Amino acid sequence: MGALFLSASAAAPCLPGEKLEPMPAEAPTAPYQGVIARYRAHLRLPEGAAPVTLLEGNTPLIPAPRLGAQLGCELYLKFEGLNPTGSFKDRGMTMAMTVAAAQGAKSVICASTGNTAASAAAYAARAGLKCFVLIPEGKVAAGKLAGALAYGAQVLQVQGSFDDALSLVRQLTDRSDREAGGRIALVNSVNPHRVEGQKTGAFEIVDALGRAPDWLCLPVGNAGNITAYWRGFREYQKLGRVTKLPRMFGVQAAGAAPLVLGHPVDYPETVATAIRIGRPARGEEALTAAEESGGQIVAAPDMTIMAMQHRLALEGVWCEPASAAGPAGLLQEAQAGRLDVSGQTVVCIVTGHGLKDPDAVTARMAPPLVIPPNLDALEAVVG
Ligand code: AN7
Repeated sequence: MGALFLSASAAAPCLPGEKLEPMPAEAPTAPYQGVIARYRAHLRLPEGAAPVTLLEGNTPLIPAPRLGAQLGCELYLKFEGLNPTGSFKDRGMTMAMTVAAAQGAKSVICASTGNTAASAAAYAARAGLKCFVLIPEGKVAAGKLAGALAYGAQVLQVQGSFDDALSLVRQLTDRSDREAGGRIALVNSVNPHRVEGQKTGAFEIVDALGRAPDWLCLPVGNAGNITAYWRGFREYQKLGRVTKLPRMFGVQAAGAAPLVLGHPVDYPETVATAIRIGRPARGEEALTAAEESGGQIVAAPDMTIMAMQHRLALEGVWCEPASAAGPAGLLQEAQAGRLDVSGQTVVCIVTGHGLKDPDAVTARMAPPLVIPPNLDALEAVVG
C-alpha cells in the first residue's frame, strides 16, 4: 500500500538532453480510489455498501525543515487541505455518506463551523442526497460557506454558536430516528462512521514513515479528529504495524479551550473559527487520548496562531488559522521549556487549506501597492 504513496513522488524530472524512458505499457499500480477502497479491511462498513467517494485521502507528508530546525526535530506537515473539499473532513464524510446511502437515507444534516458543511454538501451531492447544514450566523469563513452553497446544500444560519447548532440537529435526528425511521442521517462527527473514516489519516502516516511518529500534533475543536487518529494508531499497533505509539498533542484556541480549562465555554471566541467550539462532543475521548498516550492538550492565543499561519505559509504551506493552532501550540510549549521534541519525529496534521479563509490573511495585511502601468514605476519598486 505504501508503494502507491511513494511512487507518486519518485518520478524524477527529465533533464534537457536526457532520453525519455518509454512509458510502461500498463500503469505500475492500480489508480487510487479513495480511503474506503484502500483501507476497507480496517473499516466497519455494511457489507456490499458502494463507496461514495471523491478520491479523498492519500495526502502528502511535507517536510518542514526550517520550523523543524527551530524545534530540533524532524517535522512533517500532513497537508489535509489537499483533500477534495479542502479539509480532513472528507475522510470521514466518504464513510458517513456511504453508510447513509446504503441504509436508504433520503437526506443528511449537520451542524458545522464550515468544513463539515462543505464536505457534507459535496458528498451528499455525489450520493444524490439532500443536504441541510446549520452554521453559526456570521462566523463561518468565506470559502466554506461558498463551498456548501456551490455543492447545493440548503444552508441555515443559526442565531447562536456551533454548539447551539449541534444541539439542534441532534434533537431533530433523535426525533426522526424515533418517528420517521431515520430518513434523515446526522453526519456530524458524533456519527461513528465519521471517526472510522478519519482514522485512515493515522494509517497513511504509518504506511509512509514505516512507523508512527513520536508526536502527533493537531488542532482540537469538537475532538473527533484526535479521537480518530488515536484509534487508528492503536488499531495498527494491534495488527503489529507499529510497535511504539505516538504521543497525542492537541491544541485548542485560548478563547475556546474547554478541554484545557476543564469546563464548557458558553461564548467561545477565536479567529480560528473552525475550532470556535465550547462543548466538544468527543471531549472525554480527547482527554483520554492525550492521557493514554502520554501527551497533552494545550491552548494557544490567536496572535500565536496567526503568527504560525504566516510562518507555515513561508514554508510553502498555506493553511487556515485553525490548522496553524497545532504547530503554534507545539512551538509555544517548546519555547517555554515545557516540551522537548529534540531529536524526535513530529507530524502536524494541517487540517484545512488557507483558501478556505482568505479574509484571515487579507484583513490583516496592507492592500497590495498600486502602481501606474509604466516601467519607471515598476523599477522604482523592484530595483
Ligand atoms: C480546519 O467543520 O467542527 O476536533 O464543523 O475545520 O475533529 O472538531 C471543524 C473542525 C480542526 C477541529 N481544523 O477538528 C466543523 C468542525 C479544522 C476544522 C478542526 C476543524 P475536530
